[in-house]
Amino acid sequence: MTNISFPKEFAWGVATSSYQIEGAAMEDGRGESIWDRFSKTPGKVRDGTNGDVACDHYHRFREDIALMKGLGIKHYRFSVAWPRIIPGGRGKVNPPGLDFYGRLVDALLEAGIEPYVTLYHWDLPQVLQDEGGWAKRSTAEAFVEYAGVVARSLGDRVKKWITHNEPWCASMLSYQMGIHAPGLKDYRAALAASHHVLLSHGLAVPVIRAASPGAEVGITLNLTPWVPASPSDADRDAARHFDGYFNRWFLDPLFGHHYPADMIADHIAAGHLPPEGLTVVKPGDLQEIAVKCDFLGINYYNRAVVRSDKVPEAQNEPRTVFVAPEKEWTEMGWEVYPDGLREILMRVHLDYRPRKIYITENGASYSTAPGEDGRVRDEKRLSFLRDHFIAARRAMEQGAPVAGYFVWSLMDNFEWDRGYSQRFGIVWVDYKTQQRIPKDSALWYRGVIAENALSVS
Ligand code: IFM
Repeated sequence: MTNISFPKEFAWGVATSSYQIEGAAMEDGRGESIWDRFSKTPGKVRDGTNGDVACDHYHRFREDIALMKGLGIKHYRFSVAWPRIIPGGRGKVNPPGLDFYGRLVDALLEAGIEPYVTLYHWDLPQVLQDEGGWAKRSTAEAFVEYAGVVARSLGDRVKKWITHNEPWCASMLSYQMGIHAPGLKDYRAALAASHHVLLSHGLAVPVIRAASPGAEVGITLNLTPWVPASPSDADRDAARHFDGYFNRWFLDPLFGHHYPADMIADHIAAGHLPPEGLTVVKPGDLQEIAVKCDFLGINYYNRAVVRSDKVPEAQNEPRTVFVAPEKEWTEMGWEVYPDGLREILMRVHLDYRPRKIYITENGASYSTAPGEDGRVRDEKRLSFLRDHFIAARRAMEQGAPVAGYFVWSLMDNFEWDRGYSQRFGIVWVDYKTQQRIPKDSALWYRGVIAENALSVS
């Protein structure tokens, strides 16, 4: 047995998001979000479900906090639902919405759990989408207003802020591929959306800092390491393009570079941008986006094996292949590839030098159900997490400044376009009774946190 230990202050946590767990979609003045509208549009969510009730966390948050406390979890990342705070997108604030998060934060602090608040995890007020959503610059301005309202309300108690979760999903998956709300397939709108999401981050950071003295502020990206499917020039070029599309498009401007020139050229050539390029970028925007942050959040799930042949449904992006026949896959159809976490951490550390990195999400979908004795023996998730923790530790030994690890997710929840068919939780949720059962992975995680170490045979 080898013992792999972590630094003393390492932040072990779990993550969730508002629309995926809260429910209470029509309560206490909450406005409609793009996910309410999208999930109720036939054919958009595979099992026809929505987040109206989800895990009913809005009413059960005290029970959920007690559960976390029992597992020894001391760091909790959750998101705030913009339509609960400002149902009309901008302007009038809804006090009961702010009160809910105030009660949540107080209860967390009382339980000795530090809150990490994400301001945007995809539930845009529908009224803003009706005006064009993130494709419009005015949404970035509305976000800054909303961020200020939340930071002024919670900023005395919350000292870790994440502006956005996964800008690639909020823009490309949602406006280009049409898989997430608002379900558009408009490449130009998607590229404009990506810029406005990043701009809103840059503009919000000083506002949050002013309202929450001493706080750490950052942004979370979903990053994917990649490899060409073959050494052919075509596959290597497709891999370059994939990296630009998925990773560099967001990392470069956040770390003080322009949008990648090769990608602007690719997009002009493909007709995704006019010959003048990304015209939504106004003077000063890139300086705003490159505001110095205290940390970068990285969400890691899998790698991309990239080949050059095109698939029409991906709107002519190079084809990413997750097939590695001898390897294991999760139920999302994602390859289990722990070393990819080390690879992406090292790449970000060496190429961009963030001050600090939190792994703000990592986890796996396996539907293992309770046995007759009520126990959930989710060995696959347990070994998935163990192998990824080891990969993160290796990156730390190689110099990556990783300060914490948030398992996705605390509990099974609404997995967007896949509805409730995918279970990422370390806690089982029975959606009929709302009973929670910590799975074997949660009990094992409790031991890791207690020891601040892993035992590996
Ligand atoms: O459930 C999502 C989460 O909302 C964002 N990151 C990826 C997770 C799994 O798909």
